[in-house]
Amino acid sequence: MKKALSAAAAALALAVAATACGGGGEGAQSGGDDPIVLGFSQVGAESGWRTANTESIKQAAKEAGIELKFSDAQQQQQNQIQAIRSFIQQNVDVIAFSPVVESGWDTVLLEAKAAGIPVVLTDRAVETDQKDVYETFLGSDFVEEGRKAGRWLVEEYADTDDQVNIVELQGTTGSAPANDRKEGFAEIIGEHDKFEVVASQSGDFTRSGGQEVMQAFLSSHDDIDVLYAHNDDMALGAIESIEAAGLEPGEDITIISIDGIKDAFRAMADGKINLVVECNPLIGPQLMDLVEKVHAGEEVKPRITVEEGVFTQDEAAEALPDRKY
Ligand code: GYE
Repeated sequence: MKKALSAAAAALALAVAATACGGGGEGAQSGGDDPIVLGFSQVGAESGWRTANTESIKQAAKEAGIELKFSDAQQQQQNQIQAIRSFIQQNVDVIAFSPVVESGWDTVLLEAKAAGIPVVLTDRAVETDQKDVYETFLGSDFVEEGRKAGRWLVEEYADTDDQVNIVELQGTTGSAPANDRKEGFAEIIGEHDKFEVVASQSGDFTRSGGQEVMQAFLSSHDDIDVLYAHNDDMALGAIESIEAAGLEPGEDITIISIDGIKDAFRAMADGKINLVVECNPLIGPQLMDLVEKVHAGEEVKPRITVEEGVFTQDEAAEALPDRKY
């Protein structure tokens, strides 16, 4: 009896698979070889880093034979929540997303858990008290990136006792990289009284945001020594405002930024940015590897970080031809 039942179930499964195939002529894959379906909700297309990250994910999915359902949230948390709910409804195999902000995910994460769909966080982290709502988080150590920026600045200004006035362009308010890059930088410069952050505001990780906020900083402060930008795009936007104000970026104002996109390397080679802390967006292959493991029910480490360096102006021109993003 049991046997007959399972044979019937198998026949039914085959019939369903055949209908799902829709007669596209590509030949039905047998049950076990169905591609993994991954629903991925991306933050948006706000920066050069993000463009490279999206490309890396799409390319890696293709190479791994993973069927990718890609959704762009245009920097809105509501859009990401909607996308995740739609992935749950479609019963995808795995959900991955890069959360635009840190908080406010508990409900939707619990919904995914209830549906038995594993979740992988990539690039940005979430803040949650819930247990076991995601398998792992793959991304950079943003606090350490902020510290690297701070350490370089401390060295660079080691010979002066004068006050050093810093303006800070923050990333998207409430996002993990904005919170953490601010924290890591503050931790290091806070050990020295001479460093003063005289203004700090969000430029939303975009070029136009960086340009506008820097313009406002310049009109209310005439004694800015340093700009610390949480990403390259904002630094590049800010450079336009600095030049428009008749000042020399990299000379009159020391500029530090984070990411390491090609345009920032070009600006460094031109002397307009002084230091770039690297943040690697090319994490698609690592992500697909984790998706496969999680799908197979394998144990994965709860936190996986990405290895990164820092680049000064001397190193920029040399590194430029090999930059992949
Ligand atoms: O630094 C910035 C992007 O989350 C690490 O988001 C990412 C950040 C990156 O918009 O350029």
